[in-house]
Amino acid sequence: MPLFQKAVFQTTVARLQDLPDDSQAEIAFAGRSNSGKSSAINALANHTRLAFVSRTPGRTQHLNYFRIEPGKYLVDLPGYGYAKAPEEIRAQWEGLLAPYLRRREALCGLVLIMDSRHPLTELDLQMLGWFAPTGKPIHVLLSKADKLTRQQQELASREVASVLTATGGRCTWQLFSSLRKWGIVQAETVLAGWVGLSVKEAAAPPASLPGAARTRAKRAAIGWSARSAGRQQKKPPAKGGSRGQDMP
Ligand SMILES: Nc1nc2c(ncn2[C@@H]2O[C@H](COP(=O)(O)OP(=O)(O)OP(=O)(O)O)[C@@H](O)[C@H]2O)c(=O)[nH]1
Ligand SMILES: [Mg+2]
Repeated sequence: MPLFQKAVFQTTVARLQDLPDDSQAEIAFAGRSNSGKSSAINALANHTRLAFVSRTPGRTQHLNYFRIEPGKYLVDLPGYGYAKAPEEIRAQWEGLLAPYLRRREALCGLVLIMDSRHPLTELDLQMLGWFAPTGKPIHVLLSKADKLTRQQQELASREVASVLTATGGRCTWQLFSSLRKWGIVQAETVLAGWVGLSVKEAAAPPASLPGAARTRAKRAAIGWSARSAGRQQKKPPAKGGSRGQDMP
């Protein structure tokens, strides 16, 4: 059973004073508007409509809390980069998002969703540079990987690897597709570690694939990995042949 399958919607928060006070551990999902944050939460929860997904950018406007265990939450954040009035952006950032991301003690780490077709936008880099000094980990999901060829996936992965290793923060990354359910187990493994959940339940192969061997082949084919920056530095990918190098 997927690790976050028991996730349920808890509350929507528009003001700092309304943040849940029973939270011991929570993980925030940030990223550009329309990058796939809500879809990633749904995919991890194995649920089609837990978080609201829309083609229209800017649909998630507040902090949406999903309880995964008593006192443990996934938090869907409003996306950035969506055309809003500058004063609206500033008010939301200064009044809610910045203090939340910087000072929320229960926040264990940030999942940063980047569309794998155009990762590392200027706003993504700003978010990375801004959050890294908190010392908390960042896990980058290169979303919508189903829209890329294998070669494009490899290129996106390498590009992101080189930038993340240079940030000096505690960064990991992987390819991901909510649509095809790619990368779920890898993401679960990272996130479960952050909030102190057992990953045993997450060890089963994805339900859509017939067997473990097929799963391994598929993983290798799409280069699934949550490589740590440290490991990446020690062993840079060989030219054109790094796909899946960190798979078990
Ligand atoms: N092909 C494909 N489409 C995806 C994937 N993930 C999300 N999408 C689509 O991308 C669009 C935006 O997805 P959302 O999950 O709502 O994105 P979001 O980041 O939560 O957007 P905001 O809340 O507006 O910031 C929707 O049309 C999704 O169906 C994916 O893995 N593959
Ligand atoms: Mg959303």
